[in-house]
Amino acid sequence: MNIKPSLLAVACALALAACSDNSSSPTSAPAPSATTTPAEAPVTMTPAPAATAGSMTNAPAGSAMDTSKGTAVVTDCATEIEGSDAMQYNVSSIVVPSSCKDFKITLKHTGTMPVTAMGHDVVITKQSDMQAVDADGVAAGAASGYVKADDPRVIAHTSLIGGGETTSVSFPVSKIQSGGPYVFFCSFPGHAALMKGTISVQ
Ligand SMILES: [Cu+2]
Repeated sequence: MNIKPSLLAVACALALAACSDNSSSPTSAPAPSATTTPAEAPVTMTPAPAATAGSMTNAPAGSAMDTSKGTAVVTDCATEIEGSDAMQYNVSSIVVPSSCKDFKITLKHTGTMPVTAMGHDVVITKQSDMQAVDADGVAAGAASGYVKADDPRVIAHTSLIGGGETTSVSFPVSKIQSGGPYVFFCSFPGHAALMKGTISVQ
């Protein structure tokens, strides 16, 4: 009678020991869970990336226009820029002095390719109008110099020229004084992807 309970007691003791062993390993879990606290630390660091994201919101505005080619040289309220057979302007920005009443842009085609293959011009619009004006210009066709006739969104534009030719256009600086940003681009089909830049008044 006494043996059986004692065996049960031993079995229970063993079971408890086994149980306590099992329960002790879950108890050691808090240690791994403590390791998760560092994992939460990156979460608390999200404000920092968020701040970077905020500064990146400014980046598209600046990076929308590639300014790596530099700024056009301006003399006496005028500038001369170049277009090449490589489908490139030689500048990526034009800064118009605010003291100028009118501004003249001369475009020199430094290449040799004909206007039908590598025509260039300079069209000035608001940056937000550029894509639509360019599309309408392509639709208008070569006979229109790839600029839609009487397009009110076009602030100024030169004629379309081929290699070796030069063209120019003058416009009142007041037209780009406010309401920008403004851009200049080539409306020959496909060229605006590379041939574009910013024009501003300072
Ligand atoms: Cu062009």
